Amino acid sequence: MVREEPGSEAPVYRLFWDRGSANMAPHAVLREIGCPFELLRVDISRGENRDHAYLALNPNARVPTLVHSGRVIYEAAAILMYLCEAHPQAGLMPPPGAPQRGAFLQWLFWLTNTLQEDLQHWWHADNYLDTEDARHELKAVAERRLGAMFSQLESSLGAAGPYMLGQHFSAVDIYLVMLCRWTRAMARPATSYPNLNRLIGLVTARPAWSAMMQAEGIDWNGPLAS
Ligand SMILES: N[C@@H](CCC(=O)N[C@@H](CS)C(=O)NCC(=O)O)C(=O)O
Repeated sequence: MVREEPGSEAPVYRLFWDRGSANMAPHAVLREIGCPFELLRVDISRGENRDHAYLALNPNARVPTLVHSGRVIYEAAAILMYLCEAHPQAGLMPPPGAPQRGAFLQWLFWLTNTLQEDLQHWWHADNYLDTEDARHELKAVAERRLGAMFSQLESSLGAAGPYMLGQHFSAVDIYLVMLCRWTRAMARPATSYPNLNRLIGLVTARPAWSAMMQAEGIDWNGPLAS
């Protein structure tokens, strides 16, 4: 695992990550918050996610994982909420009782539980099926289902954008834009939907997003492995 220490202050959080993976959203949120953190790369292409030391932290052999004050948290959306809750001054998540709290939770859970699931089918058909023909079919079905989901997002942003919570930028926009990047090799990528493309432009113009991309060594159209 490779360490990078962005700040000179003692790191509060340690984020285990790999290029362009589900860590992008929590990583960008850490940069939005501006707190000290340490990045520890887990190179999946070298099998480092299956090292004993990493499996002790995350038995799913997946990134991201966050370590904070001796506590270990995995699942990108859980890490994101954990960070937003710990740093309410960053204003990245409506607090309990706020009018937009329900919409925030709805969209974050929908993204991680529904959209991300079909993205997994598209990217990792080999995790689910044994033959090339079957994988090809699963990818085609996933891409069709994703098209319907992106159309739903497009309508929602058209009715009350430019952000997922209307005028209010939040961590759910960062999460969505991470998932949008994963569509870049599809016949109809997220950037081809005007309202989604506007949101992608707004989020990717933020210094925190740019710094995250630079630190991960990726750009929007990078190779499919990252
Ligand atoms: N539900 C998990 C999914 C994380 C995930 O799928 N991570 C991928 C990279 S994007 C991974 O670590 N894959 C390694 C593997 O499956 O071997 C989350 O949102 O944190």
